[in-house]
Amino acid sequence: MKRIVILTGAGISKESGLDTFRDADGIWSKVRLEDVATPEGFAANPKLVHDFYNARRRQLQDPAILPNPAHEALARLERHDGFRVLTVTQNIDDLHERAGSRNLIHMHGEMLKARCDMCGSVLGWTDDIEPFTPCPACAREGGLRPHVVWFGEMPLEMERIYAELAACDLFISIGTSGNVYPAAGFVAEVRRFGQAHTVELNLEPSESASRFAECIHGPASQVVPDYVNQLLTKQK
Ligand code: BV8
Repeated sequence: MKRIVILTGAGISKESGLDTFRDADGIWSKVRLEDVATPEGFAANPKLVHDFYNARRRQLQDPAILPNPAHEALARLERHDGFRVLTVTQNIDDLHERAGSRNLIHMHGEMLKARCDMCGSVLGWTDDIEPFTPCPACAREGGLRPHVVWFGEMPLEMERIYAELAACDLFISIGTSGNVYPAAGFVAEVRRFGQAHTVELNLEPSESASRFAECIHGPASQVVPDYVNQLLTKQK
């Protein structure tokens, strides 16, 4: 059974209508990362941070925002019994789930979940959150935040991710610029163990492109289904 670990970033959701971060028209060209994606920014101005995530949470629930052929190809690969596939996404959208991926880790959290810093509950959440919104579990106000990993915070399920990187035969990185760690270091982690093939599928060479044994550049909705079809054909 061929073990595959797939890392995805904002580029896989671009053609579904969600902005990336570092493209010219990306999220960080409109708002400062320090103000809206750090614990310090949240402590300084919770309303600004809630408004930032409320707008993205609302957009994600727009019926026009749908998984694209790249998300669907990864779900198809996971369903094939010749492969054991884990998808690790940096994205906080739910497009992988909606395309049918099941063996999935959101290492930077999820837009459609909220967390209460007072009682620790993690709750499904589709509405806006305001600074005074009470926690449904403990009824206290002021503790609710998006269940999202900010800069300076520890990404989720790192032990499980590193174990899978060490054991995989194929590592595929899709739609990520290779700027943010620890995700950007995963390809080096895989190569430390030596036996896996490493592939980057991205619109253009990422910061980490030179670390990959193979790079295929183009829009995810084209290059990902093509690559998955190649894998499925070889496996027959
Ligand atoms: C950690 C929140 C350690 C959710 C995000 C100094 C101080 C503090 C920390 C650091 C520091 N220096 C370095 C660090 C570490 C820091 C970091 O890496 N900083 C960078 C900026 C230098 N990392 C962290 O802080 C991480 N935590 O290190 O903790 C620790 C240790 C012990 C104890 C405690 C802590 C936490 C990182 C997570 C931060 N949260 N987001 C949200 O709001 O979404 S990160 C943010 O960037 C997003 O989550 C996103 O996932 C991530 C990466 O971005 P990409 O997905 O790659 O998107 P990007 O726009 O950059 O690129 C898109 C790519 O797609 C491009 O290449 C483009 O060409 C391509 N593309 C575009 N269109 C298409 C396409 N490809 C295909 N098809 C298309 N159509």
